[in-house]
Formats: sequence, structure tokens, C-alpha cells
Amino acid sequence: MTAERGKTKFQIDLRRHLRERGVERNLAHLICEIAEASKYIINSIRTGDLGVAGTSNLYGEEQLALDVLADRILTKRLLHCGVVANVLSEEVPEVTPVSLDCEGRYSVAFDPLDGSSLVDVNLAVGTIVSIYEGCDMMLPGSKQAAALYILYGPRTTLVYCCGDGVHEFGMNQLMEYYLLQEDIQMQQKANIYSPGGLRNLYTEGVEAYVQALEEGGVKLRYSGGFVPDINQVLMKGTGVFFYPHLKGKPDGKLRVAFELNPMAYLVEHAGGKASDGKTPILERAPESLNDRAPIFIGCTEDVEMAEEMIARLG
Ligand code: AFP
Repeated sequence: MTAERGKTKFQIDLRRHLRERGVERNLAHLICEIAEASKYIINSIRTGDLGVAGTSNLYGEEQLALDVLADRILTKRLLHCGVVANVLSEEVPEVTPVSLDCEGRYSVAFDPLDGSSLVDVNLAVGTIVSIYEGCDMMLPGSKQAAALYILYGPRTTLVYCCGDGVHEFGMNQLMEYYLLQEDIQMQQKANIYSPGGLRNLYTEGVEAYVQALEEGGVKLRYSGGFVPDINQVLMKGTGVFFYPHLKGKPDGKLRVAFELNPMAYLVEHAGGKASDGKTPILERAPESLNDRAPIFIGCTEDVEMAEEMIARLG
């Protein structure tokens, strides 16, 4: 996009970008509402006591764990924004129906504060959102209408895709999101890797994969937070993250609906690849909204190398 005369690209706010990229009006409104909710989530992270749910703070108010608080903030926003049909939070076991009218509305699955335990040690955490048109969320990730995440790190950034490019926004001192970069594209080969899970539970194929990455000079970078670790791969344009199938845990750890589908949508629209080791994440037919799956996500060549080694060695 060329900047309007006299206006640099970095003065384009989120709402204007969504409009200029032709995003459907209700979807644009929904994304802006989620962005608005993130301001209250940031505030609870920056100022909230780090207690756990069930305790009370010095004012005698019920202390909510940050992920519970983030869930309430986001859910309340979605219930009242007027364009949502169903809400599904990783913190709540069942779908919250909002409207029986699916026409012109969207269904939203989200992890309100992924990596919340990292806040206690001042590491970056994030909100991950998956959006489907209409009422049905029991669909492959390829049917998503949009995906986005908000990363609460040294800076607060928002990355979204509605099927036409992956775009990054930064939050300014007025807590407004302004365009930092658009149409993000990844390179074909990784120079960093983020290995999740217990190494001693890696299968022969995954162990051989790590050896091959290391021998190729690929450096280990792992924060323990899915959002910052994926953001690093996307923003550097190079890297591969994996949380693999493990001995005794064939489905790994991460949740398809709340974590893998939205991140796979973003990375694949940026020219990368996301696989469960055999099948593209976005093509997995959900068995339940609680499905977990192994994940290899990032530069295409490195994901394909993982698939080849797993096919050969397990
Ligand atoms: P929590 O949301 O329970 O803190 O877990 C975070 C997470 O799901 C994801 O953000 C990380 O990639 C992954 O766990 C790290 O898991 P390990 O601690 O087992 O490596």
C-alpha cells in the first residue's frame, strides 16, 4: 500500500487499514473490538497483583488469575459487540452462544492469555484469536475468516490476517494501534529453532531433526511462550517452532482450535508452513474443539524436512 500524500504508512491506524484492505465491515468491527479489549488486558498485566484465582487483594476484592481476568475482559467485549454468534474461550469448557442469527456474524475461539504463568517471571505473553464466519467452529483451520494475536512484550503489538496479507501494528502511547509493517513474507530457510516439550521424550525422527538443525548451524531460541516464539519466527522472517508428538504423548500439548489454527493461518499466509508432522494443520478435520496436535511451524523447507524425517524415523 502506498502511503497517502503527506501521511507515512506508520500513521495508518488499525481501523483505517482494515477499511483500506476491504475487510468486511462486521469483521473489521470485531477485530477493532478485540484490539480495544487488549488495552484492559494490558492494564491487568501491568498493574494486577500476580495472585491466583480465589485469593483476595488488599482491598478484599476477589483476586482473579490473570488468564481468568483476561477471559472475562475479552468475553464481555465479544458478547456486546453486536457481530458475534458464538464465543469459545480456552478458559471455559463449553461454547457461549451469543446469537442464533448467524447471518453477518462471526464465531470466535480464543486463548485469552497464552503463557500466563510467564507473567510471574516478566516474560512476554499473548492473546490468540481464531475467527470463523457464521456459527460453526467445528471446521478445518483453512475455513477461518481471520486470525490475529496480540503480544504483550516490551512493546505491545497486534498481528492480523483476513486472508489478504499478514500485517503488524504497534501500540502507541495513546494505546492506539498503528501500522508497523504489512504483507509480511517469510524466507524459505530457518536460522533459529524453538523446540518445545521434554527432549528426552523426543522420538527418533524428532531427535534426528534437532541434530540436523544444529549441524546446519540453526540456533536455539525458546521463551516458553507460544505467542512470542511464533512472533519471533514471523518478524525475523526465518525460523521454525515445534512442539512435537512425544513418547507417551502422541498429540503433543498445544490446542488446535485456540493456538494452532490461528497461528498456522497467519504463518501460511506469510509464506510459511504449518504441519502436525504428517498433515497440514489447516487441513485437519476437528474431532472436538478440545483437540490437541503436534506442531511444526515456520519456514517451509524446515517444516518439510521435519515431515520427511518423521515419515522415515517416526
Ligand atoms: P500455558 O498457557 O499453560 O502457560 O502454556 C503455554 C504453552 O501452551 C505455550 O505458550 C508454549 O508454547 C508451551 O505451553 C510451552 O510448553 P512447555 O513449557 O511444556 O515447553
